[in-house]
Amino acid sequence: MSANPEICVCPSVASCPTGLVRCGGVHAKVKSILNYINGQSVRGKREFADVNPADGTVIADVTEADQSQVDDAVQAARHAIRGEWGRSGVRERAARLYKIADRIEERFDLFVAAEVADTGKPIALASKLDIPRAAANFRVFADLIKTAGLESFHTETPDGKSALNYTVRKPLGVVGIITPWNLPLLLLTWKLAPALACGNTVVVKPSEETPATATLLAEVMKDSGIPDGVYNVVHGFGPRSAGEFLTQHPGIDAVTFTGESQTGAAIMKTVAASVKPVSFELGGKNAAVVFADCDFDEAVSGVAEAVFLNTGQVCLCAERVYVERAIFDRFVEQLKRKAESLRIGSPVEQTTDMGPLISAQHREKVLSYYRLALSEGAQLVTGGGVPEFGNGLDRGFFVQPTIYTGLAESTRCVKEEIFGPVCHVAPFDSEEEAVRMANDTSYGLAASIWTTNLKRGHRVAQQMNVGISWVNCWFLRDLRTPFGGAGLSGIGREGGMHSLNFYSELNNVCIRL
Ligand code: NAD
Ligand code: 6OD
Repeated sequence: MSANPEICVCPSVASCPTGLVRCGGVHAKVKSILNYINGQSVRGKREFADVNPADGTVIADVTEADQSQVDDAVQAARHAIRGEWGRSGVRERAARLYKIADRIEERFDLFVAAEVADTGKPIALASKLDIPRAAANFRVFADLIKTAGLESFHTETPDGKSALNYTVRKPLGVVGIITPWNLPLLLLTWKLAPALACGNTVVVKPSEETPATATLLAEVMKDSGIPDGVYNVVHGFGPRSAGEFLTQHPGIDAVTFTGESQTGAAIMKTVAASVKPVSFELGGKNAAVVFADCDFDEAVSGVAEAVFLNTGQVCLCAERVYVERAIFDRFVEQLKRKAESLRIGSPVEQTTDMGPLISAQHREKVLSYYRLALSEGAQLVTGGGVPEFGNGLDRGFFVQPTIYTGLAESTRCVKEEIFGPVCHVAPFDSEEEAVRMANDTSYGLAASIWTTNLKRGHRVAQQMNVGISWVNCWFLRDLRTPFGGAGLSGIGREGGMHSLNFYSELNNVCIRL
């Protein structure tokens, strides 16, 4: 097994001999994280540190895959596509996907502990969102591949010929999956589950910040009867490292990527020469639009969640909040109260609402926007700095939840994705103005609209230039629906049949009757 987890049961972090990761008394220490190639754990020549963002301690040494190991992983995946997995039918693949979901749930605490340690997200969030969604991703796509219909047409041509056209679904081949650090297992399995359901094999490059759960998943794959070579993991960075070695590789047939828009642009250049299908889920600068006729308390709570969940590190988070002038002051005041009531602290405490940012570097980026907002003329409503704990958490990468008002819509803080627990709140006077302001962005991922006027909810939702509009909710997911973004937020849609269609090659057969 590539990861080497040690579990101990301790009453408190102080008495934990590992001293590293604490999870409700269960402490998981992953000493060494290796590549997983053709069913084997493989060490590279170089290592880098996996750091716990809550206190800056090193959780594990991660091996970095070099070019030859990426070659081996791609070759193993190519070989596996010609083997048992490539020949397997839909029922068999679906059965294995259900097993994977079960095995993830059997190791629930281990996955939670690893995700909490890698990301610094609160244990309550990882337990409620990340790990359950990973299992759900496999079940949903197992259900779907069993029931997915394909098109067929009885054809009559103008010159009197007749034919039957029908479509068959085939795997694309070897899919390169590249994922970010904010929802590591959730976003990996969101792509992996449909890729496997369609019969592909994969080489995964998880974020260098969060390598643990992709590696733990290798054990689940083995235990679920997934043949060697179907699931491969290579660790490392992007440019001139495992990420680029993978996207440049002539042996992969498609690239599916979630991450920053600029990285998407770089990957697109790399794959352009070999004309491979790409699916990109990229950044966002999402709006929440709050009308005076909203359910006020529900809107304040919903917007607070949309701004601060996962320390604002969800691509769908709202960094721009537009509030109808009649309720503007009251709304800002209540949002401030919500922000100030968030319990910031150790991710392993069940009561913690907000953990740290992912890294020192990312914290510096977010703090640079906090400074920029002031120099761009913002009024600080709350936050704007770094919390102090007086203990080991001061070595972590925490920032305060932050709210600004008063910025011009053209400023960088209103235009650029910050990816932290921060929003700017601006007033609007009419529905038309709200729609115009919300759409005045180069991104186009998500929007949330808060109103009790049903017709307005539909009307405004449909005018948003985004992949997903939520009305009186946020991040409420049905995995069968299309998910993706417009503009800088992505290319293509995944979810439900959109995923199955991306991860398949469709072959139309025309039979002359
Ligand atoms: P990132 O783009 O820096 O990194 C993502 C992955 O790409 C990592 O595994 C990284 O190593 C790899 N990578 C970087 N450069 C590469 C290159 N040149 N070639 C190949 N691989 C390369 O993103 P991040 O900082 O990990 O994640 C945060 C970003 O992701 C935010 O912009 C956020 O909005 C976005 N995101 C979008 C979605 C979505 O569904 N739309 C979901 C989550 C995160
Ligand atoms: O819920 C999902 O399927 C999904 N792709 C969420 C993306 C969240 C971005 O950080």
